[in-house]
Amino acid sequence: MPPSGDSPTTTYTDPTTPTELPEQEESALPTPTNQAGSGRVIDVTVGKDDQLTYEPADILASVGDIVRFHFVSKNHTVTQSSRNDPCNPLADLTGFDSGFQPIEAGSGAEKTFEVTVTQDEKPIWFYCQQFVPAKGLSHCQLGMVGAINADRTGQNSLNAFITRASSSD
Ligand SMILES: [Cu+2]
Repeated sequence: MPPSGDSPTTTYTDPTTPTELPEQEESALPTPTNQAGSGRVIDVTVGKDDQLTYEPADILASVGDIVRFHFVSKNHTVTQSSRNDPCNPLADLTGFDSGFQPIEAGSGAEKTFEVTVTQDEKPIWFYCQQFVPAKGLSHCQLGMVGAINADRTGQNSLNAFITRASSSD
């Protein structure tokens, strides 16, 4: 038993004993880059400035949130994939897929595709299916991938996903 006397000027910290906090895992998530409450809309630009990007690509969302993808250039998709197979649709084809969304250059046109977040326990991974024949590479391999509720570090982070995508089929 530790002493239990009053010590009002001392903040208790014990850096040598990390605690697991099993019932508070969600609150242990690091600072989000784009957080919204349930039912909020999170806007993501696809192909901003003619780049092969989702912006933002690292999305944190709650159940009930809507991720609204805005296609603004070229011809991209937003297609759900899996952590270990970044550049292919889910094997059972249950994932979301916007299909190709061509945007005429200079038209200022925009198309949208929405994904409603139905669980926030596991990361949701996605990529672009477009292929660049001249490079022999897909947009996915070139880094056009994203995630909803990825970890900040480790194998479930977006950075790790990008790395896997670059060397995937
Ligand atoms: Cu693309």
